[in-house]
Amino acid sequence: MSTQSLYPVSPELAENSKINEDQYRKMYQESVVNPEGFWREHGQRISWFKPFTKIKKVSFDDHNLFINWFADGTLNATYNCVDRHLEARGDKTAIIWEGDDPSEQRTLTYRQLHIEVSKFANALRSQGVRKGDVVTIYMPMVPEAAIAMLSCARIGAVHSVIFGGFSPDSIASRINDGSSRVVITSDEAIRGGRTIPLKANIDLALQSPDVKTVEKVIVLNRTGGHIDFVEGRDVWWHELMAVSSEYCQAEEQNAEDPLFILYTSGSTGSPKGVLHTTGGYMVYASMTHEYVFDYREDEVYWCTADVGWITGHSYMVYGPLANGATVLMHEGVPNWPDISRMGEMIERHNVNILYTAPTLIRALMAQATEGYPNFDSSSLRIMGSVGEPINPEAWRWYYQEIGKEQCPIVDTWWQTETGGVLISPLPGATDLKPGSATRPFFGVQPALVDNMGNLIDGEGEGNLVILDSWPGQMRSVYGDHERFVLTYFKTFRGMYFTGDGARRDGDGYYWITGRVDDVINVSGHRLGTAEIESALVAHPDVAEAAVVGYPHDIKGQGIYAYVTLNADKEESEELRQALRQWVRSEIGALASPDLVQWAPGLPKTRSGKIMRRFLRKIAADEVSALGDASTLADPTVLDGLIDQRMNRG
Ligand code: 6R9
Repeated sequence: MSTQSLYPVSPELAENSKINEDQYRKMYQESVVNPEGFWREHGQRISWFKPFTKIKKVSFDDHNLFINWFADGTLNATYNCVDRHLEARGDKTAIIWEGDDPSEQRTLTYRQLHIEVSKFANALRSQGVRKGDVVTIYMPMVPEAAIAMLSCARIGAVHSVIFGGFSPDSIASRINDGSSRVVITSDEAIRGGRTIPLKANIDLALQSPDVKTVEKVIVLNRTGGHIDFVEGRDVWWHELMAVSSEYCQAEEQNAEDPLFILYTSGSTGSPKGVLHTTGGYMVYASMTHEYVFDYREDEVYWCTADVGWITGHSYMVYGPLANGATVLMHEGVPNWPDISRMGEMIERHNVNILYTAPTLIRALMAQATEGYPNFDSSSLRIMGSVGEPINPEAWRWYYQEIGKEQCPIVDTWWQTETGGVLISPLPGATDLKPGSATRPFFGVQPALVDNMGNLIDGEGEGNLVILDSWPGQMRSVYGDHERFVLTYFKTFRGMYFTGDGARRDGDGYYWITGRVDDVINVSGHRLGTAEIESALVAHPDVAEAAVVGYPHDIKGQGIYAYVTLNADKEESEELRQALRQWVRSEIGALASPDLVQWAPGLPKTRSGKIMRRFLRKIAADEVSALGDASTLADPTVLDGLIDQRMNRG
């Protein structure tokens, strides 16, 4: 395979795309020199009920923090995603859905989507949902998931989508945090030929004595599988829809009214409810979707993310639908029943833009021992990557095997907190370097700082911060504004701290190096090590646990758990499996440790702080470069851990 390190924009693409290099420079310059003027203009891409006169009111000062965009404007997110397209695009396909079983296909036009959303919004109202209420959504990848989100937004309710892979305990804590009265789910989900008991998980979550607020559970019949139906609490989606009116006025929301909460892991404590508001988020999601993917009217756009993650929110629902795009939604996974599925879907639906994750690309790459099965890729124009750093080898494989060397790759760096893409190439403007997310989007001012907070100029490596606000930025941690300030604005005062490290090269390109905090990225899913540790120590046999990430060929990072058992407990293979299963049921399958190593002792400082730096090195097999262990209370524990590591088999 070639090791080309620069892939210049073709003159043809520069000519035909929305933004070329000169335009990028000009617009970027304007966006940072005159943000008010820039965003006044681009704020118009959204339909406002009452136009905004205020643009940006922001302070990143940790003692007096505020973030407001378009604050006196009013709008409705769903009106922007649906109603405003009815006139010109009423019969255009909004959603193409392909089931886990490819023989199941559905399409919804914008007009049909409007009817479904209006009816379900009325159904929500009939169940007592009011403006400002938090509604929990725990759904499979079916159009009804998007309909549920858009229906909440239509009536000013705040949705909180929980990924279908989370366990009942995780669901319970999220429902509780948002004090949801209504939960929307389905009987089961189907992925890769297997069913997942969503409703049963909700039932278990609601059995927890801590969950006191839920009054109604709306259940979509997806598979017809058996469920326990709780009279008075559970209601069928289709029964509500059967009596619901097709007319539902969209609620007039203030730009800074909340649109949704989405939980994400941090380096400490339980997951945070990242709060996004309406106006700035909609402007930013739609604008980035248009420019980053060079989206053109009538293109088919496929994002493989689950709606349970921010990518599913911004780039499967709000961004593309605000732009009137045709979105392909897939219930299952693109490498099931085999790796040819992805190519077949591109071919079947004439996909023009594909947005997926490095972990999937690496999985395909590992399975495609004789090259990726041939498919007609002639519709494909732009390919995206998101979720974690893409290694150059996977980048080149994606470029050659899926894009057939015809499609630029946009490696988009962003976070749940940022609402939309912050650093990414623009197809017609940016020469590509495999592994680099390249340059900032309009209005985004990234910078690197050392651990003392000093700005690093020119080429260098450091902590990635953002110096000023952009419209899609999160506004708070739901119910805990102090935590918002503390997590993002106290580490480096006056700056938004991303938690990522990055390098900037001589061309000003950013190369994200990964998290610098105690967050690990497993197959593009963020997990706080503290969360997994507290699940482990909740097991009756465990005295102490320390969790770190280690390099994993497919997942990017795997989960490595060091576990100290209670003195009277025996180490055994059985217990090892039981602990993995335990974490799975405490948090979800995605958090289950890949490796559990018994640790009679953990490396600690004299003050009792676990020194993870050593644990990371041992997990990564970098034992020859452990570094200075003299600050450890008992340096000999390291030898024991290294021995165990070597004998792990
Ligand atoms: C959108 C999303 C955010 C974290 C982020 C970073 C990593 C995401 C990346 C990337 C390198 C990219 N990340 N995209 N790292 N290159 N293109 O993934 O949000 O789930 O909140 O994760 O993912 O570490 O800080 P989220």
